[in-house]
Amino acid sequence: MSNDRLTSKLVQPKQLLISEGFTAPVGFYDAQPTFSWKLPADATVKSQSRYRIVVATSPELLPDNPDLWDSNVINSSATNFIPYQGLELSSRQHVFWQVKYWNEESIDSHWSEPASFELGLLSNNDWSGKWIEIEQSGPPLRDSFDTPIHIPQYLRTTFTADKSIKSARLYITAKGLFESFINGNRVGTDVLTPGYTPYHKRIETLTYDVTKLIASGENAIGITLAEGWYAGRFGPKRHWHKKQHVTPKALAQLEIEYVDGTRKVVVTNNSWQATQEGPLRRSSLYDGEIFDANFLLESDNASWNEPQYETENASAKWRSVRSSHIESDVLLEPKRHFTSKNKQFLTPVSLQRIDDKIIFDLGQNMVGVTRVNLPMTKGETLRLRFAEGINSDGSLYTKNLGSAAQEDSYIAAKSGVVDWQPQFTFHGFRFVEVSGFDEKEAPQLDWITGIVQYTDFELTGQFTSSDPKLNQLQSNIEWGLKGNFLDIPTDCPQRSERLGWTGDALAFAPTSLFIADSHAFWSAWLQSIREEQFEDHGIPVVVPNEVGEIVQAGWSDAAVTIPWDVYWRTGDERVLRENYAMMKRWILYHQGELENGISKMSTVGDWLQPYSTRKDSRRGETDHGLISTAFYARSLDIVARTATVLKESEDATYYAALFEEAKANFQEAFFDQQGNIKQGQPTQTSYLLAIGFELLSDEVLDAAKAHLMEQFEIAGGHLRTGFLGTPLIAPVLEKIGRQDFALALLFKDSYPSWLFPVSQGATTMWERWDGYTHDKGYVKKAGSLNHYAYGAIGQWMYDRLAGISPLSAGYKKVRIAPIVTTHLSHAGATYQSPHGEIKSYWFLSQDELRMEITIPPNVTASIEVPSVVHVKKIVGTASEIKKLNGVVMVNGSALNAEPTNGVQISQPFELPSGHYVIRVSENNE
Ligand code: RAM
Repeated sequence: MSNDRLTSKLVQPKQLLISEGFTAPVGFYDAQPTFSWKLPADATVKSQSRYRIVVATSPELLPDNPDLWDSNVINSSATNFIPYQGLELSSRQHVFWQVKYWNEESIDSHWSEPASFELGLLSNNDWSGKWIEIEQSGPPLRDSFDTPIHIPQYLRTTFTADKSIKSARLYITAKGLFESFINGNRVGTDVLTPGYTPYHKRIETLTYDVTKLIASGENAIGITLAEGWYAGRFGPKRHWHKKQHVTPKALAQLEIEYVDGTRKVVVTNNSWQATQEGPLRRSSLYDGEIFDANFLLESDNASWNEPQYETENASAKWRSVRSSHIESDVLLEPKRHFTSKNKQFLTPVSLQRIDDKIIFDLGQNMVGVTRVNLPMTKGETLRLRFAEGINSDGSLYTKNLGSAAQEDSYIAAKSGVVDWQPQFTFHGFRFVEVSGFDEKEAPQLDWITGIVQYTDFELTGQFTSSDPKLNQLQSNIEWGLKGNFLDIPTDCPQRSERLGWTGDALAFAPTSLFIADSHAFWSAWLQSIREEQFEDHGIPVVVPNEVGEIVQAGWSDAAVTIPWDVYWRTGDERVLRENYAMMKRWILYHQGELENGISKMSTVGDWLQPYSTRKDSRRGETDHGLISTAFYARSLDIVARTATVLKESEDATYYAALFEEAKANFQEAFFDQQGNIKQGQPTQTSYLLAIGFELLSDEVLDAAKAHLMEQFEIAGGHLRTGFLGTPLIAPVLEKIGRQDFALALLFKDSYPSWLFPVSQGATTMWERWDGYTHDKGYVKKAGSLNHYAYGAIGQWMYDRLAGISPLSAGYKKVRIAPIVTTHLSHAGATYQSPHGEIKSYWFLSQDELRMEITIPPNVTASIEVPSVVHVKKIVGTASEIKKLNGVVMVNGSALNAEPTNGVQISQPFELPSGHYVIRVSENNE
C-alpha cells in the first residue's frame, strides 16, 4: 500500500455504542452485546461496503492483536447491532473494541478510537454479601391504609484500605430505594435507584467506579434506605405483594483492587450498624418526604457516613442489623437501561401569597421534586405541597391526586438558609405551596427550583412549525414523556396510581421512540413484561403487576406491539428475538379466549371516549368483542411479520394464515357487505380499528370508508375516540385519502381535540380532553393532567408533517414525504436516527416551496415532493443541482436534465447521504 493511499484513509467511525445504545458502560448487563457505530457525515462517505470489528482484553492489544474477537472483514453495509461472537465474557470483565469501515469505493477508514465496556456482576453467585436491614424493635407503624410505614434507615460500616489502590467498584442494590456514600461523598448522581422491576423475579443492581472516593487508611460506607416501590404504599393493592410482609433491605459489595494485584472486598453483613434515628423521618413515593434536621447524625464534626464518626457516642441510636441470604430465584441483574437523574431545572415564573402561604408557579407541569433554598427559623416546619393546578381562588387543586398526599416537610434545627432536596419521593406538579419559612424575609422566586427527574436518555427528536399551538402540543407531548418515563412507562405521575399501564404504553411507544432514545428503556420494560407473563400465557394490564390477574385486549397486546415498534424504529432484531416466545404465548392466550373465531377476551374498551353512553361510560361505546377480535388479528399480523424477520419461515406461514382467518372472522362477525357495523354501535373507533389494522376485504373497505366519515359527521366534525381509537385517526384518514380531514381535525381547537387542552393552557397531555376549561374549571373527574396516551398523535406529526419515517427497520431507508398544508407556512423536524442526523424542513411561501433535507451516511432516502402543492418542477442552486444530478430518480429513470431546465416530479426519487435544498416553484425559469 503506498503512502498516498495510507494518508487518504477515510475519517474514522464515531459514536461507538454497545447493545441498546450504551457508551462505555461500567457494570454492564450484557455478556453477549451487540456493536454499533456511525459513519462520519463527510462528503467522502456515502455508504459502507465492509467493516471489521476487533475486541480485546486491553486497549494495547488493539487493533492488531484482538484476543477476544476479530470479526474479520465483513462485506456488509450494517453499522448497527452487530452481535459479538468472540470468547465468552464474564462478570467484571473489561472489554475494549475498535471498528473500521470501507466506503462504497472500497477505500478504508482509520480505526475508530477504542471504546470499552465493563461487565457488572452477572449472576447471584457473584455476590458474597447478604441483604441487611435494621433489627426492628417492635411491629411497624401503619398508615391510614393499614400499610406498614418503614422509617428510612441509615446503614454504615468502616474498613481500612492499607495499600495503594488501583481501582474500586461498588456493586449495590436495594429492596426499596437507596443512596450510597463513601467517606461522606455521595456515590453517583442517580435518583430512585435501583428502579422498579417485578421484584419477586428480578432486582436490578448498580455499579459505580469509586476508585477516587476511597482513601488510604480508614474509610466509611453509608447507605440510606427507604421503602420505595418495593415496600411502600404503592398501587391499588397498597402493596406489591399482599401475602407477605416485606421490609426494605440493602445489598452492597465494594471490591478494591490494589496496585500490587491483591484485592479487598467489603460486603453488607452482620458487622454493619443501622439506625432509624436519622433526619429522614418518612419517605413515601405517594405521600412525600419528611426531613427533621434535629435528627442529623453527626458527632465531633463528622457525619454518619464518614470514618471519624463515632457510633459509640451515639450508641443509643445505632443498632445491629439483621441479615438474610440472597434468594436464588430472585435474579440480581445489572440495570439494563439508563438510571433516572435530575435532568432539568425550572425556576418559578411567578409567586402568589395566600395568607401565610406562597404558591409558586413553575409555568410547566413537571415530575420530580423541588430543591428549596430559603430562610427558616429554628424549630419551624417548612411545608411543601404540590399540585398540577390551582383553583380559582389561587389555592392548590389537589382533587385529582387520589390518596397521594404529595407533601414534603423540613423541620429546621437552626435559623438560617435551608438548602434541601428530598431523596426518595417524586411528585407531579406545576404549583408548589410553601409555608413555614422565615416570615421576616420577602419570598423570592429563586427560593425553589423544580428538579425534573426522568430516565437519563438523550432527547433525539425535535419537531417545530409555524403554528404556536401545534408547537405547544409538541411540547406537551414531550413533557408527557419526561413526566412518565421515570424508570418505567407510567400512566400518570401524580395521583395514587403511577403504574405501568400497558395500554397507555402501546399507544405512545412509537411517538416516544422519535422524541427520545428510549430503545433501552423499552427493552428493559419488555423484560419485566416477560417476567410478569402468567403461566396461562396471559399478560397483565399493568407491569410490574400491581393489580392482580387482569388480562385485557388492547392493553395486554403491548407485549406484541412494543417489540415490533422498537424493532421498526431502531432496526434491532434482538428485541424481537428476546420477546418472540412471549409474543407466541400471548397468541395462545388469545386463542383460548376465542369462540367461533370471535374473541371473548375482556377489554378495557376505548377508554375515556367522550360522549360515551355506555353504563360505565369510561369504557367507550365501541363493541368490546370487536375490539378484542381486532387486537387478536393485529397481534397475529405482527407475530407473522416478526417470524419473517427472524427467518422462522414455518411460523411466518402459520401466523400469516391465522391472520387471514382472523380477518375473515372479524369481518364476517362485525361488518355487512355494505361496510355497516353489524354488532354493537357504529363508532369512529370500530372503523378505525378495522381499517387501521387492515381487517376488511377491498369491497367492504371501500364502503366502510364512507361510514367512518359519517361517524365524524355525526360528531360534528370532531373526534369521538378514546385511548384505542385516537392513535389511529390520522394514519387511517390518510390511508383512505382524507389527509385533508386529518389536518382539519389536528388544527381544530374545540372540544374534543388535541388543541383543545392547548387552548385551555395545558403544558402537558391530559387524561381527558376537557380535564380543565377556562369556563368551568376542573371537570368533576378531571383526572390526570399528565397522561401521555393522547400524545400518540406525535408519531403522525413527525412521520407526516415533518415527513420523516422509516421505510425499512431502523431508518436504513427513510421516506421523506412531508405533508405540506396551508395551515402552516413551515414545519419540520430533526431526528437523531440510528445512522445519524436526519432533517426534513419545509417552508411555503406564495410562489415557492423549499425543502431542506439532511440524509446521514449509509442511508438512502426516498423523497416525495408534496402533492398538495401544485408542483411543476424542481430547481435548485447550481451546487445543489449538482448534487441532485444523476441521482434524482424520476419515474424510475435517472434524471439527466440540465439544472436550469427543471423537471416534473410526480414520483418518489432516491437520494443518498447529503444535505439538499429542493425548491419547487410554479415559474419556469
Ligand atoms: C387508568 C389509568 C390508565 C388506563 C387504565 C385503564 O386508571 O390511568 O391510563 O390505562 O386506567
